[in-house]
Amino acid sequence: MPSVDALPHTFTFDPDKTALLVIDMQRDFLLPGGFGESLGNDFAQLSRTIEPLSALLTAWRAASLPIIHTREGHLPDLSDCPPSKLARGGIGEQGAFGRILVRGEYGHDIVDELAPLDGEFVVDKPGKGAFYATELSDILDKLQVQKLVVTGVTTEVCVHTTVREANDRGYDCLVLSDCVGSYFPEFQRVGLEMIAAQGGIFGWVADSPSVIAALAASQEQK
Ligand code: C5J
Repeated sequence: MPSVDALPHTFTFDPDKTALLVIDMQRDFLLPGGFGESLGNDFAQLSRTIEPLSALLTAWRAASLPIIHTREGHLPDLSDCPPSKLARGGIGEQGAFGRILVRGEYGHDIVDELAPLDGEFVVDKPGKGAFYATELSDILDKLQVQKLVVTGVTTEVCVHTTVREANDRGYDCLVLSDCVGSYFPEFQRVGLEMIAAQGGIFGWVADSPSVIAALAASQEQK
């Protein structure tokens, strides 16, 4: 069984029971001029994840393992957006890449480098967590997945919320430090520490080269 050097200890996984989760790698968050940057954030803290994530996707695809992309966003009439979220501003307003975080808009979609391929799942989610009001649970059940390799943005918001939701549902989560990003370096550091603290209270933390190497080794043994 492939194993990965991780915190707080080695993470082993059966590739046939493991899915790659790519959270919200959307233009609105990642591109210069997008929603994220318009709020005064440094988009480069997120865009640095694109290259390692692209390499990971290549390896994951070569192994023919399941990939699930998510997108945070809302219906054009915003009927699925809680008033409390709307009141904080931004959502549905006109941004540089169309209406902000609205499904079907250019900014809502995934950056070109990480575009989903045919056969990969794309889960649209109205909340921060990928399980709330989505079909993610059903997809994982059908795939008989038990473990998740988690990537995407942002570390302390949608990645954390999803990892916490996944834990409560019984999934083991390996979060990849170079493939998750926060606009705030401090939140990135602490967000990762929180996952692996207390013996892995929410899961494991490793980097993508370790996972790619473990996958390659397991492919060679086949
Ligand atoms: C945020 C996300 N930060 N995908 N969304 O609003 O983390």
